[in-house]
Amino acid sequence: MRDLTLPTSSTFWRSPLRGPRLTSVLGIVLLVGIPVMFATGLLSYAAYNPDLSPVNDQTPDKGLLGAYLFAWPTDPHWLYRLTQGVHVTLGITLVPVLLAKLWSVIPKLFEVPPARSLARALERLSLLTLVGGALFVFATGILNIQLDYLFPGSFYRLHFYGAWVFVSAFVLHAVLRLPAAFRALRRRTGPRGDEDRGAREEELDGTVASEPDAPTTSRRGALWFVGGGSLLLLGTTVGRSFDGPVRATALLAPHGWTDPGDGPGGFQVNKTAASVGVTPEETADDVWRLALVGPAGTVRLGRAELAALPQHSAALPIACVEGWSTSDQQWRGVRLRDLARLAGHGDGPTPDLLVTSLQRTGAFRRAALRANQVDDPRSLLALDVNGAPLTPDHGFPARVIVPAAPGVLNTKWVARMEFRDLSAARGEDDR
Ligand SMILES: Nc1nc2c(c(=O)[nH]1)N[C@H]1C(S)=C(S)[C@@H](COP(=O)(O)O)O[C@H]1N2
Ligand SMILES: [Mo]
Repeated sequence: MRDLTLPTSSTFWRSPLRGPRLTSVLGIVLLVGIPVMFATGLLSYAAYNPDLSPVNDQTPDKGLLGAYLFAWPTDPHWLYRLTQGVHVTLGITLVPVLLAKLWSVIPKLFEVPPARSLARALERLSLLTLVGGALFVFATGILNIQLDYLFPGSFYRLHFYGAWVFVSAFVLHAVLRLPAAFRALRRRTGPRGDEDRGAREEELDGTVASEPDAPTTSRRGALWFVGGGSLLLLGTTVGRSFDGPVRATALLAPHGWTDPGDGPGGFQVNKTAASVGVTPEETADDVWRLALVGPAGTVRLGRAELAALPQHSAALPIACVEGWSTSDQQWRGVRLRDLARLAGHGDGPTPDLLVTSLQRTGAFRRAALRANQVDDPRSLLALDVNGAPLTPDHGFPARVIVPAAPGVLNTKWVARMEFRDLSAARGEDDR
């Protein structure tokens, strides 16, 4: 029987796989993956128009972190489908790599004395931010996809600020470690001198077991195991971005999957009408009225009156922040910019738009759209989808659909549309 040792003892960690080579291979994968995650994450943040209106802004204290924000384009119409699909699918795929990377350096976490010098102490502190930050952003992301807003209203804040903390530590770590990582990868093929230096570095590395167990697999085998895990996750996730039989392979489907059935409304539903308390009584033809608010005052229109306005079609997907998306659906309804005119905006510049749903509670009952989104001829207040009236769960009697916009801006069960310049109203509390 093995002696009882503590994790702080140099003989506690015995896997012969640990060492700079394994750590470096995994590190390089993350060096490529994490920047893609960060970039697509920043795009996702920008796509919500957080700088347009307090209604869309979950992070009013962002300060300089919001300096890069820009008007999210409406072209290509599948833009958010791509950026957010990559963000979420890659994030899930990287989980085994991240865990393996942490496993490969875990002896360092227990090193004693905690620091031999001030520089070492600072480095270890930054590692705490790095490891804690990585676990935090990955965990919040995955919980949000799977558990549907476990953190009501606070997910964006946690994930956004957490990402900045994590990425700062990541950049520092990459700068400090990259030279050693490349040396570790070159070592096997390098000239003799390199090898000696490599052996010395391995000794100092602190992850190599001083009394290794007999190997049960090679380092290559371990990498295949990690890569296989990633492939498995990729294969059971990526279907969420496609239709048809591929979608059924998405075993890691998002939370609360409601079967939308077949027919014109047979594509994924996020929240059902029943789940947010929108009833057939209030959406009935003789009850529901849309309020259009603008310089002309308030215009009220029923569904039949909207259907009598010029109708336009657009083939657009629903693409959710949770990473799933649908293929293009055939939407039909009234152009947002035509409604702006009806509200009194005439032939002047297209205004921004504040949309409010019949839904009385919940974070997604209101959304602000920017003038460039209102102005796009494919941006509709849709009455029909795929040749039939909207189903209750897809937003009957009317919903917003905008090209390239995240799902959350495509408000369902619309009750009120307010056309005005929102940038002028910034700072006013619109919540
Ligand atoms: N009123 C309202 N509109 C809403 C939502 C909501 O919860 N309430 N969810 C949004 C989100 S997050 C998405 S992804 C899409 C999903 O649309 P679908 O259910 O028709 O696929 O609707 C959006 N519109
Ligand atoms: Mo969504």
